[in-house]
Formats: sequence, structure tokens, C-alpha cells
Amino acid sequence: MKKSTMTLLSALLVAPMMTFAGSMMSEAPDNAEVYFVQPTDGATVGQTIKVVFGLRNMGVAPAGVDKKNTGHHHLLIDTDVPADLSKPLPATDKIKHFGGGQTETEIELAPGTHTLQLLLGNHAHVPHSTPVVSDKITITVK
Ligand SMILES: [Cu+2]
Repeated sequence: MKKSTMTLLSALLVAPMMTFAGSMMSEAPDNAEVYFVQPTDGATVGQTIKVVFGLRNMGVAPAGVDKKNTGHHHLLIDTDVPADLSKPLPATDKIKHFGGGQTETEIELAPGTHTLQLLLGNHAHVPHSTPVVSDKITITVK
């Protein structure tokens, strides 16, 4: 057998196993939905903002708890959803984790226009295979 054929064969055998072992993603139901209860899109708010997270057709579980059809909230502030959703979400000033299973928070923002978006992550902070992400809302802080 030629070396190139062997390489191809081993790649074919190894690739599916690596995909399985390497993926930290969880499945989400098709009708899963994450949204802001408050604030609403276009709202004008003070500098201390109560944010309430809504989730339909899935449950909230703390980080570390691997239970089907659950996840925990991540609040994206003035940033886009990361391009690579196959990895755990970083924890930054712009990506806040609610790994305790919290469904609301209070944030402080400077006066001006800001965007907020919610993205659900699984037990390992990885977005689901079909990402459960809210609309991006814009608020004005006075
Ligand atoms: Cu997280």
C-alpha cells in the first residue's frame, strides 16, 4: 500500500473520533430562545441598569452541571458574538458569565449608546451547536 493511501486511511479513521472527543458543544432544542425581559431595545436608562434575562424552552443550570437542554447566561456588552463559537467563551469586561445560574444582574455603564446581547453557554461555557443568542439591543444611558 502506498504511503499516501495509508495517510488518507488513517485520517479517515481518526477524524470522526477527534471530532467527537474535541467537541465540547451541547445540543439545544430548535425552539430555544433567549431574550431580554429588561431593558427593552431602544430604552433610555440611568447609569445603573438592572438587566433581566429571559429563556424559553430550556433550563438554566450552573456552569459545571452537564444536564440536557440547559445552559447559563452570558451578557455581551458593546461587542459582537465571537466568531468561533466552538470554544469556551472568554471572561472579559465585555463578556460576563453568570455561571451561578443567575437570571438577572445590575451593571454600570457610562453615558452614551451601548449594545447588549445574551448568549447561552453550556456547562463548559461553550455555546450550543445551534447558538442560543438574543437579538442585540441598543440602549441609551443618560
Ligand atoms: Cu460561562
